[in-house]
Amino acid sequence: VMRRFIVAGGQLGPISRNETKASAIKRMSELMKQAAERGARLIVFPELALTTFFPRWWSDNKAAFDAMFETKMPNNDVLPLFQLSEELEIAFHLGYAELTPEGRRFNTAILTNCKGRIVGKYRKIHLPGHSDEQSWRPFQHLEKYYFEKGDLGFPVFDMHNWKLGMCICNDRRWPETWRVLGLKGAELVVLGYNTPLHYPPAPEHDHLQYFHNELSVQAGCYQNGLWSVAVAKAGYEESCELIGGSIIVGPTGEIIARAQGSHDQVISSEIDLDRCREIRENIFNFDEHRQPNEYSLLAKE
Ligand code: CDV
Repeated sequence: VMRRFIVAGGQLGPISRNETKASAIKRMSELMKQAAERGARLIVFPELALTTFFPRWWSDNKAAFDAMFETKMPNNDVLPLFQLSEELEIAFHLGYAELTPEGRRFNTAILTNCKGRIVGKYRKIHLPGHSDEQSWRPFQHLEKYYFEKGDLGFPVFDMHNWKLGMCICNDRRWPETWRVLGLKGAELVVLGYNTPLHYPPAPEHDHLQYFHNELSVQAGCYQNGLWSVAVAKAGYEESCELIGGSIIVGPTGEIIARAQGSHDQVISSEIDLDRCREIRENIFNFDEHRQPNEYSLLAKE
């Protein structure tokens, strides 16, 4: 089984509030075809890739945006992407809003194998923003209102002899996310994001948004000796500008592919999972050099 293969990121431009899920799936199918033409075996799509980023709007009624959620996966809207995955033998990662039969709402992502079968699921743990309406903001960031904290931990899945870890957007800024995934043996971490260029609580950091994205993913990769594909939903979406800058990063922390601009596009690169060893058997050999007794504070409430 291949340890060296081509991975792709399917960056999306903006999705408007009235765009259908079928249309978003059509756009992603186009990217999946392009990725397969390049020989990719896996394509990573953004966070909440089926809809606009609706947590930017307040509603007194939490269920107001339930049409943006999926109650089943796969379902009729997304089925064409699953069929294409099977046909082209390319695995994918897809972020979406999940509404469970019990009425719980999560910011979720799934991972399929190269036959379009779901093999992994993750529910976002670090939910940024706020849970009340804050009218001073030019746009809201109500993930703490519309979603519950994920209850599946930071998962690592074995497929095709690859160890894949998952996280979503804000999770990538936290070293704990990467370390837990690294300790579980992840060799490739896949993630999608929706990151506004403007950060209302600290606008003096606006010019650093692309830098902080790269800083976080590069550090996560290097410090844990793993690869990552980090993919944006980008561009001017319903009066809110989202950064692009989707990247593929190696265990050395080097960026080996980067998107240009904020439109729908594929980035791709060959990766070799065996190269994780260069870092994990040396500078970050966890068994030899980690000092967990000194880290107990990290897991304290
Ligand atoms: N979707 C996100 O999680 N966005 C956050 C923003 C709000 C800071 C992020 O970490 O990119």
